Amino acid sequence: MFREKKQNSRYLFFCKCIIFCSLILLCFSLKIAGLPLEERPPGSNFAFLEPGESMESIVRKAAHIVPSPRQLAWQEMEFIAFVHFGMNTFTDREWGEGTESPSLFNPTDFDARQWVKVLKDAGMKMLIVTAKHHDGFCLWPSQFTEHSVKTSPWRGGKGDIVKEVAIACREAGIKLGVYLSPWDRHERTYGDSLSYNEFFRRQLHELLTNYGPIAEVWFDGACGEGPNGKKQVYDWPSYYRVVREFQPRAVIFGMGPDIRWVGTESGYGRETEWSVVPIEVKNPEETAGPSPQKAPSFDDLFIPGDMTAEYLGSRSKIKEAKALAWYPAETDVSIRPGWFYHQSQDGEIKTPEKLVDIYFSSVGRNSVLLLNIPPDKRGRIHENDIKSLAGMRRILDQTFAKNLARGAAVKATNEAKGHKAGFVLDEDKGTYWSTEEGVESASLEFELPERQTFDVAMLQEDIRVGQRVEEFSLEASDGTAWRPFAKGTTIGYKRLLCFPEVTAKKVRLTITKSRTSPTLAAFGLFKFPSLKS
Ligand code: FUL
Repeated sequence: MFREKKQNSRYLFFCKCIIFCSLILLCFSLKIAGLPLEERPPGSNFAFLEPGESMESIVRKAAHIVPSPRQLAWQEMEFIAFVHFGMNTFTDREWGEGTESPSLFNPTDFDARQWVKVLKDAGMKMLIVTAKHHDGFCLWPSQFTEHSVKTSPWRGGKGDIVKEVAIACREAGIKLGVYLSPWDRHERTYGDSLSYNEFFRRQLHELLTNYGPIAEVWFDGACGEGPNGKKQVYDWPSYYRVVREFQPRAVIFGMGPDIRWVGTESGYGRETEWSVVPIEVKNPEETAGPSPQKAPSFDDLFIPGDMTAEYLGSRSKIKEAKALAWYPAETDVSIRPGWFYHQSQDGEIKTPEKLVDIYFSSVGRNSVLLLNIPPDKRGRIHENDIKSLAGMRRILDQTFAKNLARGAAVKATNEAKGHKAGFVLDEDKGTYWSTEEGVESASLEFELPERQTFDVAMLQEDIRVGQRVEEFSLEASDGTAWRPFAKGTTIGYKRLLCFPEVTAKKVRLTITKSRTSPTLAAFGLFKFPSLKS
Protein backbone atom coordinates (compact mmCIF):
# COMPACT_ATOMS: atom_id res chain seq x y z
CA MET A 1 0.00 0.00 0.00
CA PHE A 2 2.67 2.41 1.13
CA ARG A 3 4.82 1.36 -1.86
CA GLU A 4 1.93 1.97 -4.25
CA LYS A 5 1.40 5.46 -2.79
CA LYS A 6 5.08 6.21 -3.16
CA GLN A 7 5.01 5.04 -6.78
CA ASN A 8 1.93 7.17 -7.44
CA SER A 9 3.54 10.29 -6.01
CA ARG A 10 6.67 9.61 -8.09
CA TYR A 11 4.47 9.28 -11.15
CA LEU A 12 2.71 12.55 -10.26
CA PHE A 13 6.04 14.28 -9.74
CA PHE A 14 7.25 12.98 -13.09
CA CYS A 15 4.10 14.27 -14.84
CA LYS A 16 4.47 17.66 -13.17
CA CYS A 17 8.05 17.87 -14.39
CA ILE A 18 6.98 17.07 -17.95
CA ILE A 19 4.21 19.70 -17.84
CA PHE A 20 6.56 22.27 -16.34
CA CYS A 21 9.25 21.64 -18.98
CA SER A 22 6.70 21.76 -21.80
CA LEU A 23 5.39 25.08 -20.50
CA ILE A 24 8.90 26.50 -20.40
CA LEU A 25 9.53 25.25 -23.93
CA LEU A 26 6.23 26.69 -25.13
CA CYS A 27 6.97 30.09 -23.57
CA PHE A 28 10.41 30.07 -25.08
CA SER A 29 9.15 29.23 -28.58
CA LEU A 30 6.43 31.85 -28.33
CA LYS A 31 9.01 34.38 -27.26
CA ILE A 32 11.24 33.48 -30.21
CA ALA A 33 8.32 33.47 -32.62
CA GLY A 34 7.51 36.97 -31.41
CA LEU A 35 10.98 38.27 -32.18
CA PRO A 36 11.50 40.15 -35.39
CA LEU A 37 13.06 38.04 -38.16
CA GLU A 38 16.47 39.61 -37.71
CA GLU A 39 16.69 38.62 -34.06
CA ARG A 40 15.71 34.98 -34.21
CA PRO A 41 18.54 32.77 -33.11
CA PRO A 42 18.95 29.80 -35.50
CA GLY A 43 22.56 30.26 -34.39
CA SER A 44 23.99 33.48 -33.19
CA ASN A 45 26.19 35.93 -35.07
CA PHE A 46 28.29 36.66 -32.01
CA ALA A 47 29.57 34.97 -28.87
CA PHE A 48 31.38 36.03 -25.73
CA LEU A 49 34.44 34.07 -24.64
CA GLU A 50 34.99 33.08 -21.03
CA PRO A 51 38.25 34.05 -19.33
CA GLY A 52 40.59 31.05 -19.57
CA GLU A 53 38.38 29.25 -22.12
CA SER A 54 40.21 26.36 -23.81
CA MET A 55 41.39 26.72 -27.41
CA GLU A 56 39.24 23.75 -28.38
CA SER A 57 36.14 25.42 -27.05
CA ILE A 58 37.01 28.78 -28.68
CA VAL A 59 37.52 27.12 -32.07
CA ARG A 60 34.22 25.26 -31.70
CA LYS A 61 32.45 28.51 -30.83
CA ALA A 62 34.03 30.33 -33.77
CA ALA A 63 33.00 27.54 -36.15
CA HIS A 64 29.36 27.81 -35.09
CA ILE A 65 28.90 31.57 -35.34
CA VAL A 66 26.65 32.24 -38.33
CA PRO A 67 25.58 35.27 -40.35
CA SER A 68 22.34 37.04 -39.44
CA PRO A 69 19.68 36.89 -42.19
CA ARG A 70 20.55 40.41 -43.33
CA GLN A 71 24.29 39.58 -43.42
CA LEU A 72 23.57 36.47 -45.47
CA ALA A 73 21.38 38.39 -47.95
CA TRP A 74 24.16 40.98 -48.30
CA GLN A 75 26.85 38.33 -48.89
CA GLU A 76 24.77 36.63 -51.55
CA MET A 77 24.70 39.84 -53.58
CA GLU A 78 28.46 39.38 -54.18
CA PHE A 79 28.92 42.41 -56.43
CA ILE A 80 27.45 45.84 -55.69
CA ALA A 81 27.90 49.41 -56.90
CA PHE A 82 29.01 52.57 -55.22
CA VAL A 83 27.97 55.82 -56.87
CA HIS A 84 29.87 58.90 -55.76
CA PHE A 85 27.95 61.89 -57.09
CA GLY A 86 27.46 65.30 -55.53
CA MET A 87 28.97 68.73 -55.14
CA ASN A 88 32.48 67.37 -55.79
CA THR A 89 31.37 66.25 -59.26
CA PHE A 90 30.93 69.93 -60.15
CA THR A 91 33.92 71.39 -58.32
CA ASP A 92 36.34 68.72 -59.55
CA ARG A 93 37.36 67.81 -56.01
CA GLU A 94 37.45 64.71 -53.83
CA TRP A 95 36.57 66.41 -50.53
CA GLY A 96 34.58 69.61 -50.50
CA GLU A 97 34.89 72.24 -47.78
CA GLY A 98 31.20 72.63 -47.09
CA THR A 99 31.27 76.24 -48.27
CA GLU A 100 30.42 75.50 -51.92
CA SER A 101 27.40 77.28 -53.29
CA PRO A 102 24.43 75.00 -54.10
CA SER A 103 24.19 76.98 -57.36
CA LEU A 104 27.11 74.87 -58.63
CA PHE A 105 25.10 71.65 -58.54
CA ASN A 106 23.42 71.40 -61.92
CA PRO A 107 23.63 68.12 -63.86
CA THR A 108 22.58 68.77 -67.45
CA ASP A 109 21.23 65.33 -68.32
CA PHE A 110 20.73 63.42 -65.07
CA ASP A 111 19.40 59.93 -65.73
CA ALA A 112 19.07 57.50 -62.82
CA ARG A 113 17.72 54.83 -65.17
CA GLN A 114 20.92 54.99 -67.20
CA TRP A 115 22.99 54.45 -64.01
CA VAL A 116 20.91 51.48 -62.98
CA LYS A 117 20.90 49.89 -66.43
CA VAL A 118 24.68 50.12 -66.70
CA LEU A 119 25.24 48.74 -63.22
CA LYS A 120 22.69 45.98 -63.56
CA ASP A 121 24.12 44.93 -66.92
CA ALA A 122 27.52 44.71 -65.21
CA GLY A 123 26.02 42.21 -62.74
CA MET A 124 25.71 44.47 -59.70
CA LYS A 125 22.86 43.77 -57.31
CA MET A 126 22.70 47.00 -55.31
CA LEU A 127 23.47 50.69 -55.79
CA ILE A 128 24.82 52.68 -52.84
CA VAL A 129 24.48 56.39 -53.50
CA THR A 130 26.40 59.14 -51.66
CA ALA A 131 23.31 60.90 -50.35
CA LYS A 132 25.63 63.22 -48.39
CA HIS A 133 29.42 63.35 -48.59
CA HIS A 134 31.74 65.18 -46.20
CA ASP A 135 30.86 68.60 -47.72
CA GLY A 136 27.33 68.22 -46.32
CA PHE A 137 25.49 68.84 -49.60
CA CYS A 138 22.40 66.61 -49.66
CA LEU A 139 21.19 64.89 -52.82
CA TRP A 140 17.67 64.85 -51.37
CA PRO A 141 15.67 67.88 -50.21
CA SER A 142 16.33 67.42 -46.50
CA GLN A 143 14.04 69.39 -44.19
CA PHE A 144 16.91 69.96 -41.81
CA THR A 145 19.30 71.97 -43.98
CA GLU A 146 19.22 74.39 -46.86
CA HIS A 147 22.42 72.89 -48.23
CA SER A 148 20.81 70.50 -50.70
CA VAL A 149 19.31 70.00 -54.14
CA LYS A 150 16.37 72.18 -53.10
CA THR A 151 18.51 75.34 -53.21
CA SER A 152 20.29 74.31 -56.41
CA PRO A 153 19.24 75.31 -59.93
CA TRP A 154 18.77 71.65 -60.90
CA ARG A 155 15.09 71.06 -61.79
CA GLY A 156 14.33 74.50 -60.34
CA GLY A 157 15.09 73.21 -56.84
CA LYS A 158 12.31 70.63 -57.12
CA GLY A 159 14.52 67.63 -57.86
CA ASP A 160 15.43 64.70 -55.64
CA ILE A 161 18.33 62.51 -56.78
CA VAL A 162 17.78 59.87 -54.08
CA LYS A 163 14.12 59.51 -55.08
CA GLU A 164 14.87 59.06 -58.77
CA VAL A 165 17.61 56.56 -57.98
CA ALA A 166 15.28 54.66 -55.63
CA ILE A 167 12.59 54.47 -58.31
CA ALA A 168 15.06 53.33 -60.98
CA CYS A 169 16.44 50.63 -58.66
CA ARG A 170 12.98 49.38 -57.78
CA GLU A 171 11.93 49.24 -61.45
CA ALA A 172 15.05 47.27 -62.36
CA GLY A 173 14.90 44.98 -59.32
CA ILE A 174 18.19 45.97 -57.73
CA LYS A 175 18.62 47.05 -54.13
CA LEU A 176 19.35 50.51 -52.82
CA GLY A 177 21.89 51.56 -50.20
CA VAL A 178 22.77 54.98 -48.80
CA TYR A 179 26.06 56.61 -47.85
CA LEU A 180 25.45 59.29 -45.26
CA SER A 181 28.66 60.90 -44.09
CA PRO A 182 28.66 61.61 -40.36
CA TRP A 183 31.45 64.14 -40.97
CA ASP A 184 29.63 67.22 -42.22
CA ARG A 185 31.77 70.22 -43.04
CA HIS A 186 28.77 72.46 -43.72
CA GLU A 187 26.44 71.89 -40.79
CA ARG A 188 26.97 74.50 -38.08
CA THR A 189 25.97 72.18 -35.22
CA TYR A 190 28.78 69.80 -36.16
CA GLY A 191 31.12 69.63 -33.14
CA ASP A 192 28.30 70.40 -30.74
CA SER A 193 27.87 66.70 -30.13
CA LEU A 194 24.32 66.44 -28.77
CA SER A 195 22.76 68.78 -31.34
CA TYR A 196 24.63 67.32 -34.26
CA ASN A 197 23.78 63.74 -33.26
CA GLU A 198 20.12 64.74 -33.24
CA PHE A 199 20.51 66.43 -36.64
CA PHE A 200 22.25 63.34 -38.06
CA ARG A 201 19.56 60.97 -36.72
CA ARG A 202 16.89 63.15 -38.32
CA GLN A 203 18.61 63.07 -41.69
CA LEU A 204 19.05 59.32 -41.37
CA HIS A 205 15.38 58.96 -40.49
CA GLU A 206 14.41 60.96 -43.61
CA LEU A 207 16.48 58.71 -45.83
CA LEU A 208 15.23 55.54 -44.22
CA THR A 209 11.55 56.39 -44.31
CA ASN A 210 10.97 58.14 -47.63
CA TYR A 211 12.63 55.97 -50.25
CA GLY A 212 11.38 52.40 -49.77
CA PRO A 213 13.57 49.49 -48.70
CA ILE A 214 17.23 50.29 -48.01
CA ALA A 215 19.60 47.31 -47.96
CA GLU A 216 22.82 48.93 -46.72
CA VAL A 217 23.71 52.01 -44.71
CA TRP A 218 27.29 53.08 -45.23
CA PHE A 219 28.97 54.84 -42.32
CA ASP A 220 32.39 56.27 -42.89
CA GLY A 221 34.42 56.93 -39.76
CA ALA A 222 35.92 60.30 -40.79
CA CYS A 223 35.58 62.78 -37.94
CA GLY A 224 37.10 66.15 -38.78
CA GLU A 225 37.23 69.18 -36.58
CA GLY A 226 34.07 71.22 -36.10
CA PRO A 227 33.88 75.04 -35.98
CA ASN A 228 36.26 76.52 -33.39
CA GLY A 229 38.16 73.27 -33.19
CA LYS A 230 35.27 71.43 -31.50
CA LYS A 231 35.38 67.66 -31.55
CA GLN A 232 32.23 65.83 -32.58
CA VAL A 233 31.52 62.64 -30.67
CA TYR A 234 29.28 60.43 -32.78
CA ASP A 235 26.59 58.52 -30.90
CA TRP A 236 26.82 55.32 -32.95
CA PRO A 237 24.40 53.15 -30.95
CA SER A 238 21.69 55.79 -31.37
CA TYR A 239 22.31 55.82 -35.15
CA TYR A 240 22.07 52.02 -35.26
CA ARG A 241 18.73 52.19 -33.45
CA VAL A 242 17.30 54.42 -36.17
CA VAL A 243 18.44 51.94 -38.81
CA ARG A 244 17.11 48.92 -36.92
CA GLU A 245 13.76 50.56 -36.28
CA PHE A 246 13.08 51.82 -39.78
CA GLN A 247 15.05 49.43 -41.99
CA PRO A 248 15.59 46.22 -40.01
CA ARG A 249 16.82 44.36 -43.08
CA ALA A 250 19.59 46.86 -43.83
CA VAL A 251 23.18 46.02 -42.98
CA ILE A 252 25.28 48.75 -41.38
CA PHE A 253 28.73 49.06 -42.88
CA GLY A 254 32.01 50.36 -41.55
CA MET A 255 31.45 52.05 -38.24
CA GLY A 256 28.52 49.66 -37.81
CA PRO A 257 28.22 46.14 -36.44
CA ASP A 258 27.24 44.19 -39.58
CA ILE A 259 29.92 44.66 -42.22
CA ARG A 260 33.54 45.74 -41.92
CA TRP A 261 35.85 47.52 -44.32
CA VAL A 262 38.35 45.08 -45.84
CA GLY A 263 41.10 47.54 -44.98
CA THR A 264 42.27 48.75 -48.38
CA GLU A 265 40.85 50.72 -51.30
CA SER A 266 42.90 48.75 -53.84
CA GLY A 267 40.23 46.13 -54.49
CA TYR A 268 42.49 43.32 -53.28
CA GLY A 269 41.23 41.49 -50.20
CA ARG A 270 43.15 39.16 -47.92
CA GLU A 271 44.20 35.69 -49.08
CA THR A 272 43.02 34.44 -45.71
CA GLU A 273 39.71 36.09 -44.91
CA TRP A 274 37.69 34.96 -41.90
CA SER A 275 34.18 36.29 -41.49
CA VAL A 276 34.34 35.42 -37.79
CA VAL A 277 36.72 37.80 -36.08
CA PRO A 278 37.43 39.16 -32.61
CA ILE A 279 35.54 42.35 -31.85
CA GLU A 280 35.75 44.98 -29.17
CA VAL A 281 32.75 45.09 -26.86
CA LYS A 282 31.70 47.20 -23.92
CA ASN A 283 31.22 45.56 -20.56
CA PRO A 284 27.54 44.42 -20.54
CA GLU A 285 27.23 45.31 -16.84
CA GLU A 286 28.31 48.87 -17.45
CA THR A 287 26.41 49.48 -20.67
CA ALA A 288 23.08 51.22 -20.79
CA GLY A 289 20.42 49.73 -23.06
CA PRO A 290 18.04 51.88 -25.12
CA SER A 291 15.81 52.24 -22.02
CA PRO A 292 16.11 51.23 -18.35
CA GLN A 293 13.73 48.31 -19.02
CA LYS A 294 15.73 46.89 -21.92
CA ALA A 295 19.01 45.02 -21.62
CA PRO A 296 21.78 46.23 -23.97
CA SER A 297 21.75 44.49 -27.35
CA PHE A 298 24.77 43.53 -29.43
CA ASP A 299 24.45 46.92 -31.20
CA ASP A 300 24.79 48.67 -27.83
CA LEU A 301 27.81 46.62 -26.84
CA PHE A 302 29.66 46.80 -30.13
CA ILE A 303 32.63 49.19 -30.34
CA PRO A 304 33.69 50.15 -33.88
CA GLY A 305 37.39 49.47 -34.18
CA ASP A 306 40.32 49.32 -36.55
CA MET A 307 39.89 46.12 -38.57
CA THR A 308 42.68 46.70 -41.05
CA ALA A 309 45.29 44.29 -39.67
CA GLU A 310 46.51 41.55 -41.96
CA TYR A 311 45.42 38.64 -39.78
CA LEU A 312 42.09 39.06 -38.10
CA GLY A 313 40.47 35.71 -37.48
CA SER A 314 43.42 33.34 -37.17
CA ARG A 315 43.65 30.95 -34.20
CA SER A 316 46.21 33.16 -32.47
CA LYS A 317 43.85 36.16 -32.78
CA ILE A 318 40.64 34.46 -31.66
CA LYS A 319 42.52 33.02 -28.69
CA GLU A 320 43.04 36.53 -27.32
CA ALA A 321 39.47 37.74 -27.95
CA LYS A 322 36.82 38.81 -25.48
CA ALA A 323 34.06 38.30 -28.04
CA LEU A 324 33.74 36.93 -31.57
CA ALA A 325 31.31 38.05 -34.24
CA TRP A 326 30.29 37.26 -37.77
CA TYR A 327 31.69 40.46 -39.24
CA PRO A 328 32.45 39.96 -42.93
CA ALA A 329 34.53 42.17 -45.21
CA GLU A 330 33.40 44.52 -47.96
CA THR A 331 35.97 45.56 -50.56
CA ASP A 332 35.42 49.07 -51.91
CA VAL A 333 37.39 50.34 -54.87
CA SER A 334 36.82 52.90 -57.60
CA ILE A 335 36.88 52.19 -61.33
CA ARG A 336 38.84 55.47 -61.64
CA PRO A 337 41.69 56.87 -59.52
CA GLY A 338 39.22 59.18 -57.70
CA TRP A 339 35.92 58.42 -55.98
CA PHE A 340 34.26 61.34 -57.79
CA TYR A 341 34.22 62.06 -61.51
CA HIS A 342 37.09 64.14 -62.93
CA GLN A 343 37.30 64.70 -66.66
CA SER A 344 41.08 64.50 -66.39
CA GLN A 345 40.67 60.82 -65.43
CA ASP A 346 38.63 59.79 -68.48
CA GLY A 347 41.68 57.96 -69.77
CA GLU A 348 42.54 56.27 -66.45
CA ILE A 349 39.68 53.84 -66.11
CA LYS A 350 40.53 50.34 -64.94
CA THR A 351 40.61 47.90 -67.83
CA PRO A 352 38.24 44.92 -68.04
CA GLU A 353 41.16 42.60 -67.21
CA LYS A 354 42.04 44.64 -64.13
CA LEU A 355 38.40 44.61 -63.00
CA VAL A 356 38.27 40.83 -63.43
CA ASP A 357 41.43 40.51 -61.36
CA ILE A 358 39.83 42.66 -58.66
CA TYR A 359 36.67 40.52 -58.81
CA PHE A 360 38.73 37.38 -58.24
CA SER A 361 40.59 39.07 -55.39
CA SER A 362 37.47 40.30 -53.58
CA VAL A 363 34.40 38.20 -54.40
CA GLY A 364 36.82 35.30 -54.82
CA ARG A 365 38.31 35.94 -51.38
CA ASN A 366 35.21 35.74 -49.23
CA SER A 367 34.25 39.39 -49.58
CA VAL A 368 31.64 41.50 -51.37
CA LEU A 369 32.95 43.79 -54.10
CA LEU A 370 31.69 47.38 -53.89
CA LEU A 371 32.84 48.96 -57.14
CA ASN A 372 32.50 52.72 -57.49
CA ILE A 373 31.31 54.18 -60.79
CA PRO A 374 31.12 57.98 -60.54
CA PRO A 375 28.70 59.72 -62.94
CA ASP A 376 29.94 62.82 -64.77
CA LYS A 377 28.67 66.41 -64.78
CA ARG A 378 25.83 65.46 -67.09
CA GLY A 379 24.64 63.09 -64.38
CA ARG A 380 25.35 60.07 -66.56
CA ILE A 381 27.87 57.25 -66.38
CA HIS A 382 30.61 58.05 -68.86
CA GLU A 383 30.99 55.96 -72.04
CA ASN A 384 34.53 54.88 -71.10
CA ASP A 385 33.39 53.41 -67.78
CA ILE A 386 30.54 51.61 -69.55
CA LYS A 387 32.96 50.08 -72.01
CA SER A 388 35.23 48.74 -69.28
CA LEU A 389 32.34 47.36 -67.25
CA ALA A 390 30.86 45.63 -70.29
CA GLY A 391 34.26 44.11 -71.09
CA MET A 392 34.61 42.82 -67.56
CA ARG A 393 31.11 41.31 -67.64
CA ARG A 394 31.87 39.57 -70.92
CA ILE A 395 34.98 37.90 -69.49
CA LEU A 396 33.16 36.83 -66.32
CA ASP A 397 30.16 35.49 -68.22
CA GLN A 398 32.32 33.53 -70.62
CA THR A 399 34.44 32.15 -67.79
CA PHE A 400 31.56 30.99 -65.62
CA ALA A 401 29.24 29.88 -68.44
CA LYS A 402 30.11 26.22 -68.02
CA ASN A 403 31.13 24.34 -64.90
CA LEU A 404 33.49 21.71 -66.28
CA ALA A 405 33.07 19.63 -63.13
CA ARG A 406 29.33 19.22 -63.83
CA GLY A 407 28.37 15.60 -64.33
CA ALA A 408 31.47 14.31 -62.52
CA ALA A 409 31.22 11.27 -60.26
CA VAL A 410 32.10 12.49 -56.76
CA LYS A 411 33.24 10.44 -53.80
CA ALA A 412 34.41 11.55 -50.38
CA THR A 413 36.67 9.93 -47.82
CA ASN A 414 34.03 10.78 -45.24
CA GLU A 415 30.38 11.88 -45.35
CA ALA A 416 27.99 12.94 -42.63
CA LYS A 417 24.49 11.50 -42.78
CA GLY A 418 22.37 13.67 -45.10
CA HIS A 419 25.40 15.55 -46.46
CA LYS A 420 26.54 13.50 -49.45
CA ALA A 421 29.57 14.40 -51.56
CA GLY A 422 27.35 14.77 -54.65
CA PHE A 423 25.68 17.83 -53.10
CA VAL A 424 28.66 20.00 -54.07
CA LEU A 425 27.63 19.71 -57.72
CA ASP A 426 23.84 19.83 -57.43
CA GLU A 427 23.48 23.62 -57.72
CA ASP A 428 21.02 23.55 -54.85
CA LYS A 429 21.81 26.19 -52.27
CA GLY A 430 20.05 24.22 -49.58
CA THR A 431 22.38 21.19 -49.65
CA TYR A 432 26.02 20.72 -48.75
CA TRP A 433 28.61 18.04 -48.16
CA SER A 434 30.05 17.65 -44.71
CA THR A 435 31.99 15.14 -42.64
CA GLU A 436 30.97 13.27 -39.53
CA GLU A 437 31.51 14.88 -36.14
CA GLY A 438 35.19 14.87 -35.23
CA VAL A 439 36.47 14.45 -38.82
CA GLU A 440 38.31 17.64 -39.64
CA SER A 441 40.21 16.64 -42.76
CA ALA A 442 38.85 14.81 -45.78
CA SER A 443 39.10 14.54 -49.56
CA LEU A 444 36.60 14.77 -52.37
CA GLU A 445 37.50 13.08 -55.62
CA PHE A 446 35.87 14.17 -58.87
CA GLU A 447 35.98 11.92 -61.89
CA LEU A 448 35.08 14.20 -64.78
CA PRO A 449 32.91 12.87 -67.61
CA GLU A 450 35.88 13.45 -69.93
CA ARG A 451 39.33 15.05 -69.78
CA GLN A 452 38.99 18.80 -69.34
CA THR A 453 41.26 21.81 -69.49
CA PHE A 454 40.66 24.46 -66.82
CA ASP A 455 42.43 27.34 -65.11
CA VAL A 456 39.90 28.49 -62.51
CA ALA A 457 38.45 26.70 -59.48
CA MET A 458 35.51 27.85 -57.38
CA LEU A 459 34.70 26.62 -53.88
CA GLN A 460 31.89 27.64 -51.55
CA GLU A 461 31.26 26.67 -47.95
CA ASP A 462 27.72 26.68 -46.62
CA ILE A 463 28.14 29.73 -44.41
CA ARG A 464 24.63 29.30 -43.02
CA VAL A 465 26.28 26.84 -40.62
CA GLY A 466 29.48 28.86 -40.18
CA GLN A 467 32.92 29.28 -41.72
CA ARG A 468 35.31 26.43 -41.05
CA VAL A 469 37.88 25.51 -43.69
CA GLU A 470 41.40 26.63 -42.78
CA GLU A 471 43.50 24.97 -45.46
CA PHE A 472 42.91 23.01 -48.66
CA SER A 473 44.73 21.79 -51.74
CA LEU A 474 43.79 20.72 -55.26
CA GLU A 475 45.43 17.96 -57.29
CA ALA A 476 44.85 16.54 -60.75
CA SER A 477 45.41 13.09 -62.18
CA ASP A 478 44.96 11.08 -65.32
CA GLY A 479 44.81 7.83 -63.42
CA THR A 480 48.37 7.55 -62.15
CA ALA A 481 50.07 10.06 -59.84
CA TRP A 482 48.33 13.12 -58.33
CA ARG A 483 49.85 16.47 -59.38
CA PRO A 484 49.17 19.43 -57.05
CA PHE A 485 48.01 22.54 -58.94
CA ALA A 486 46.54 24.95 -56.39
CA LYS A 487 46.09 25.46 -52.69
CA GLY A 488 44.48 27.93 -50.37
CA THR A 489 43.56 28.74 -46.80
CA THR A 490 40.07 30.07 -46.09
CA ILE A 491 37.08 29.49 -48.40
CA GLY A 492 34.06 31.12 -46.75
CA TYR A 493 31.18 32.20 -48.94
CA LYS A 494 33.26 31.95 -52.11
CA ARG A 495 36.84 31.22 -53.07
CA LEU A 496 38.11 31.63 -56.62
CA LEU A 497 41.55 30.43 -57.62
CA CYS A 498 43.35 30.96 -60.94
CA PHE A 499 46.31 28.82 -62.00
CA PRO A 500 48.13 27.83 -65.18
CA GLU A 501 46.00 25.56 -67.39
CA VAL A 502 45.52 22.00 -66.11
CA THR A 503 44.24 19.15 -68.29
CA ALA A 504 42.98 16.10 -66.41
CA LYS A 505 40.28 13.51 -66.00
CA LYS A 506 40.35 13.48 -62.20
CA VAL A 507 40.55 16.23 -59.60
CA ARG A 508 41.00 15.81 -55.87
CA LEU A 509 40.18 18.43 -53.27
CA THR A 510 41.73 17.80 -49.87
CA ILE A 511 40.69 19.81 -46.87
CA THR A 512 43.72 19.53 -44.67
CA LYS A 513 42.57 21.67 -41.76
CA SER A 514 39.18 22.77 -40.55
CA ARG A 515 37.48 24.17 -37.46
CA THR A 516 35.19 21.19 -36.68
CA SER A 517 33.57 19.41 -39.67
CA PRO A 518 34.20 21.19 -42.97
CA THR A 519 31.30 21.91 -45.32
CA LEU A 520 31.24 22.48 -49.05
CA ALA A 521 28.13 23.72 -50.83
CA ALA A 522 29.56 24.14 -54.32
CA PHE A 523 32.57 23.24 -56.40
CA GLY A 524 33.40 24.30 -59.94
CA LEU A 525 36.14 24.19 -62.55
CA PHE A 526 36.18 26.79 -65.31
CA LYS A 527 38.24 28.07 -68.20
CA PHE A 528 39.05 31.71 -68.92
CA PRO A 529 38.15 32.69 -72.49
CA SER A 530 41.16 32.91 -74.77
CA LEU A 531 42.34 36.51 -75.20
CA LYS A 532 41.53 36.45 -78.93
CA SER A 533 37.79 35.90 -78.42
C1 FUL B 1 36.28 57.59 -47.60
C2 FUL B 1 35.90 59.01 -48.00
O1 FUL B 1 36.71 59.95 -47.32
C3 FUL B 1 36.13 59.06 -49.48
O2 FUL B 1 35.91 60.34 -50.02
C4 FUL B 1 35.19 58.04 -50.13
O3 FUL B 1 33.86 58.44 -49.93
C5 FUL B 1 35.45 56.66 -49.55
C6 FUL B 1 34.55 55.59 -50.08
O4 FUL B 1 35.32 56.70 -48.15
O5 FUL B 1 36.49 57.39 -46.32
